[in-house]
Amino acid sequence: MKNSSLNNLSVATGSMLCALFASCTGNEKAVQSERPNIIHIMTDDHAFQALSAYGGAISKIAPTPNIDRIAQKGMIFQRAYVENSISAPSRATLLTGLYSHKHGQEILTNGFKPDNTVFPELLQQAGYQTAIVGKWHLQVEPKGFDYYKILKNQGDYYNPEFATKETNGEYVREEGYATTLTTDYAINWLDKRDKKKPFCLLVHHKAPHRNFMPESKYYDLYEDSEFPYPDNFFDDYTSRGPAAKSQQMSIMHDMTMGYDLKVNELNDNLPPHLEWSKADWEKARARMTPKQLQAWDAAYGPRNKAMLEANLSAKELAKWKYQRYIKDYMRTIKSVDDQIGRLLDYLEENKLMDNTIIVYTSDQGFYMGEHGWFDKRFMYEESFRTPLLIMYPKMIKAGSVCNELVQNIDYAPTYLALAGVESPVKMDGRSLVPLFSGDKPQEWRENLYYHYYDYPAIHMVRRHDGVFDGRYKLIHFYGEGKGKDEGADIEYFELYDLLTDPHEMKNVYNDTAYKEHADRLRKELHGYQQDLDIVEGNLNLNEKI
Ligand code: SGN
Ligand code: CA
Repeated sequence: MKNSSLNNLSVATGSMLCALFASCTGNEKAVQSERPNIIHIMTDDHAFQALSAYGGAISKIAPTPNIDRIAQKGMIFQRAYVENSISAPSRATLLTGLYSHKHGQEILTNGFKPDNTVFPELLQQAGYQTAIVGKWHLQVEPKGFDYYKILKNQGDYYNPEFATKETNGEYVREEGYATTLTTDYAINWLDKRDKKKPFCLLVHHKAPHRNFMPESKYYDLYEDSEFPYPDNFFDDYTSRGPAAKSQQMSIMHDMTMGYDLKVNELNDNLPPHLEWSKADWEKARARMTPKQLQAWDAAYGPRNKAMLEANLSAKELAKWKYQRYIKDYMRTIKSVDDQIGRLLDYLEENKLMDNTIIVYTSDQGFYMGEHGWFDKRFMYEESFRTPLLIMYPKMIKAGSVCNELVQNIDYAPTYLALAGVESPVKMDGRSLVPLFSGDKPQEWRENLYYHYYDYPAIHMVRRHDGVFDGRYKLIHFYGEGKGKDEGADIEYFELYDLLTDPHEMKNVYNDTAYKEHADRLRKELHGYQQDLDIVEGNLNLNEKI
């Protein structure tokens, strides 16, 4: 395992900070004079493929001009990753700068250790005003925030419930659309804050998370377009192991007609696996006001009817599902983009752009039909990788690009370093500040460790860990199977060469031409497991698997 001595760069003073990254000449004054404000904007499940700053095919039809403003005026990260591709663990990692097994939130539902040190509390102690609005998703009360207004669990798109300190943590229904409401609360808080103190604000949107419900003004947007299908939409998983085959996140087989695709006309003769889907879609509909529901049915009703009358073949139905999915998903992104534009305008009008670091990212990546999938969890690229844009005019030149390997363990150390605050606990991540100049620092990590734990659980993705060095990716699937239908006990590797096989269609682990890389990465993985005290999935290097 390669990790630099700059690990956990959280330092007490601006001059120490600059001593640690010599390439930041000219920045010292900035750090010493005025501590920066911090805005961390994080969406839920926003794929980098669906953001026009990254230039993919989807965004040619559905661009994101406002989010792109952050890239144009700042830095785009081409290799930003998570350490565990799922919401609550990712949020806990953001707060603590730790890998999942250290903060305890390895899986979606529980585990966060209440005594974890979180970066907002350290900023608060150092005189920052701190706030979080939107999705929280941890089972503990937010700590380290002067103000919070958080969504209940996953949050709802229409008329969602929010809790604040003033309601003693009780959730209260608010009328409106989640993305707009979350932005309202962010701007209200900014407006009322004590303008003499620096601030740190986390804006965590629910969108574009399942079940992808757009705002009424966008029901017709993209309706006449046909989004392109990824080349591997009809992947048959040849050369991949059982995990890729036994997942339950296929658009064709697992995306539900009711809840996901909003076909409420399917009332009779439902196959049993769609029953829950209908009930959940009814619950989401019941949240809407009669007026909202009427607008929804006026837009979606005729389209549903046309689809049902068309008597589609299995393949045509898969394509219809993909189009319905991606259009609704991109419509929710359109609202996110509008609202981020509104927030950026507010910051501009209030002269807050120069001394604020603005970060845009997602809690993990997402499959937009690659391998035939939606959802995330796997270490395969589209779920493992996230969008990451950072704007901070004092240190970052407009239009810069970073190709170094960065991970969500790095956010907390970055924010603490910028504020000149030292962490009492050693974090796993490292400050991104040395990357802001655009030059490659002398020492930077050469690979990343990933570990997914949440099995058995919805979508049935098997446990795995692995290492990625920017070109080669080794994935180690392991663990007990849960019953006959959900698979046997497994222990195997996959290896991909992202340069020649960017879509990870060809597992070359058993190809002798790649033996050197397989052996090298197995050693790296073993090194991470030892150094990080990993307790599950440990390798025995003497055993050939
Ligand atoms: C819910 C979703 C799943 C999703 C998980 C985790 N089902 O369980 O599809 O994988 O959240 O998502 S839903 O019926 O409730 O929409 S995460 O973004 O929170 O990690
Ligand atoms: Ca998520």
